Amino acid sequence: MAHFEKGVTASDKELNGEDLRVLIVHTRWNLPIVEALVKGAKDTMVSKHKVLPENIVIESVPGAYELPFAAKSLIQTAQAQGSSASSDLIASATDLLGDLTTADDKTPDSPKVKSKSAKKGAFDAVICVGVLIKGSTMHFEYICDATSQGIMRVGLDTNVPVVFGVLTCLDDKQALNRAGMDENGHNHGEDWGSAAVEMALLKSRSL
Ligand code: DLZ
Repeated sequence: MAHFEKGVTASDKELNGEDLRVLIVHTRWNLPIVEALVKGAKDTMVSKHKVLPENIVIESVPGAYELPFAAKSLIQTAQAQGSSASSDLIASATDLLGDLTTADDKTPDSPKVKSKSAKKGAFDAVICVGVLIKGSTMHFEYICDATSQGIMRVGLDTNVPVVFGVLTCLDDKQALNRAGMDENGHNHGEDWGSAAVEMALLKSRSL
């Protein structure tokens, strides 16, 4: 059988996330593993895709079952705040225009373009992070099913890309390996960070 490299192949497009605002919602169940995954996602977005750390909002919920509700609720709240943020933006742009047209006492090299700063309002992408580990009852199956279906629904209902950053593991060893916490493991959070940036740019058609 032919050999192939398992896992995701990196996009050949430039994934520049400097204008993006991203929400990470994570569980507090299995927190040490979840924290490693969140760090992987965050570090990748910042160092590889230029997302500003101040544009990454991190919220937590008890367990994976709560992720879809939290994601939807936080997306909607941010969108509502975004509408008022747009009005603020128009007001400050009008002020700036006034300054530029009336002030003839400005020095030629006075800064007219501000550097990139924290964005307000709507999220461009969301990453739901959790770790489900199978126990001895059917609980695992029900939560896996509800969580995965719920997370997909949030993305389709809100039209904001939502990344499925939930490990569904049969034992602790699998979870540690997929969070890059053992010898030859790989931190899947890194892939989720790149996926969030890629999907946000795809939605805004900047790809
Ligand atoms: C109840 C439960 C169990 C058994 N296992 C996990 C798990 O492995 N990972 C996780 O994130 N959450 C688990 N939960 C909690 C549920 O997701 C949820 O928080 C509770 O059922 C309350 O709704």
